[in-house]
Amino acid sequence: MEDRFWDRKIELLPREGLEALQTERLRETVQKAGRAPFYRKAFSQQGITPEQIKGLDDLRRLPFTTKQDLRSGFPDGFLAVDRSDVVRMHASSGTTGRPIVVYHSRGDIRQWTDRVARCLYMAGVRRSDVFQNMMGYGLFTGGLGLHYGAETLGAMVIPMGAGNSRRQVRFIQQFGTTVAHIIPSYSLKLLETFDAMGIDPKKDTRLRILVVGAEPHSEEVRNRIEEAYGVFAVNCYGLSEMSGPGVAFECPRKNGLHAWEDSYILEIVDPDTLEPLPDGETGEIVLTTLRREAMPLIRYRTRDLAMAHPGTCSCGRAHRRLSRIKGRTDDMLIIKGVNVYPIQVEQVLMVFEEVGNNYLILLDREGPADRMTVRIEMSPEMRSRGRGELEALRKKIIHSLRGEILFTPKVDFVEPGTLPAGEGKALRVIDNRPGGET
Ligand code: DLL
Repeated sequence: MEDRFWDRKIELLPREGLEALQTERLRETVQKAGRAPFYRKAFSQQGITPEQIKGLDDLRRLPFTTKQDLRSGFPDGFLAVDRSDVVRMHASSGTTGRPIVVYHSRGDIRQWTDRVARCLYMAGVRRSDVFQNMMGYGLFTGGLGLHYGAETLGAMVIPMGAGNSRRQVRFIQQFGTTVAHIIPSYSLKLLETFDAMGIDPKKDTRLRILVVGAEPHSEEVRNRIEEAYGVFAVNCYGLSEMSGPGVAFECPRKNGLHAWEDSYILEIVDPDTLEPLPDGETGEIVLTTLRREAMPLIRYRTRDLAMAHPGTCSCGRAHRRLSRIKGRTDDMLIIKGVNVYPIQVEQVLMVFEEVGNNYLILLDREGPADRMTVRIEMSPEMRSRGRGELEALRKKIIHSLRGEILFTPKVDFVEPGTLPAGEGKALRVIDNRPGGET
C-alpha cells in the first residue's frame, strides 16, 4: 500500500514522544516569547522563567493571550525577532479599529508550508494532482498558505484566487483540476455556475478532493458538497494568529481534525472559568505555538468552540482530533433568552433535500420580544411545487427548528440566488435588534 505519511516520524510519534517533544518546545517557546515586549512585561510581572517549565502541567502557570492583547500590541508588541528577520506579514481584515498583524520569519514560513503539505498528503493529494486554489491571495492566509503547501508537495498549482466563477469552472475543465481549495459556502454557490454552463461537476470534471475550511460548516453541508461534486470534502481548520490554514486537518477516516501537536499545544477550556476541560467536552480552543520564531503566542484564546474527541484514531496518528467547529463564542446569539449558534439552524435546514443551499438568519424586535426569521433559498425543484406542498414543507421545517432551538422561528422561502453570497466567508446572520450586530 502506498505510504500515507508525509512526515512519518512526526505523524506516528506515540503520545509519550509527542508530549516530551512538546515540553522541550514549550520551554524554547517561553524563552523566545520573552523577547517580545508584551511577554517580557507579562513574564517579569508574574515572575515566569523558562526554567520553571518542567512538564506540560506547567503550561497552566502561563497567562492567556487574547485577541484584545494582540490589538493593543499593534504593531510590534508581539515581535520576538529583529524586524530584519521578518520575511512576511499577514493581517486580519480589521473591520473595526486596528488589524491583528502576524509576522513570519523564513523559518516560520518553512514550518507552515511543511505542515500544509503534510495535511494535503494525509488527505490523499499527490504530485500528479492539479490543485486549483480558489481562496483569496493577499493578507488572508487561505491563498498563500495552501499555495506553498501544495507546491512543496509537488502538485501543479493554479493560483486562481477567489471569485470569477465562470473562469473557475472553465479552468477546472481545461486543466483537469483534481483538487480544489474553496470556501464551503462558495462551493455550493458555484454549483449554480456549473448548472448555468451545462456542466455536471460530478460527471464532467476530474475533481476528486475539495479542501474546505475558513468558516463553520455542518456535516450536512459537507454531505451536500460531496454528493454534488463526487469528491472527498476534507475539513481544514486554522486562523491567521496561528499562521493560517493547517492547524488541524481531517484524515480520510473523517472522524475529527488532527491538531498538529508537534507544532501547537491544544487546550480546550471553559470560556467562562478558563479551566481546562477533558476530551469529549465542548469549550474554547486555546493554542500555544511551539515552532514559531517571529511571533510566538502562548495560550491564545481563539474564541472557537469545539471538543477534542476522546480515544485514538485508527489512522495511527496520536495527534488529538478536534470536532467540527461549532462556531465562535462571539457568534452565539441570545434569542428570547435562548443561546443559539447559526450552525444549529444550518444542521436542521440542510437535512431537507428540497431546501436550497443558502440561508440567512434575520433578527429583529417585535414590541418587547425578539423575532427570528430564517430566509431559505428554494431549490429549483422546490419552485415547481404547489402552494399547499410548500406550506406543508414550511411547517415541517419550523417543527424541526423548534426541536433544535426550543422556540418557534418564522420561515420564509425566497427565490434562488437572492440571498447575499460571494466568494468569501458567508454572511449567516443579520441582527437588526437595537444593540445587535451583523
Ligand atoms: O480562515 C484560515 C483558513 C484559511 C482556514 C483557509 C482554513 C482554510 P482567519 O481569516 O484568521 O483564517 O479566520 C480564522 O475562521 O478562528 C474560525 O472561526 C474560522 N475557521 C477557520 N477554519 C474553519 C473550519 C482562516 N474548518 C477563523 N471550520 C477561525 C470552522 C473555521 N471555522
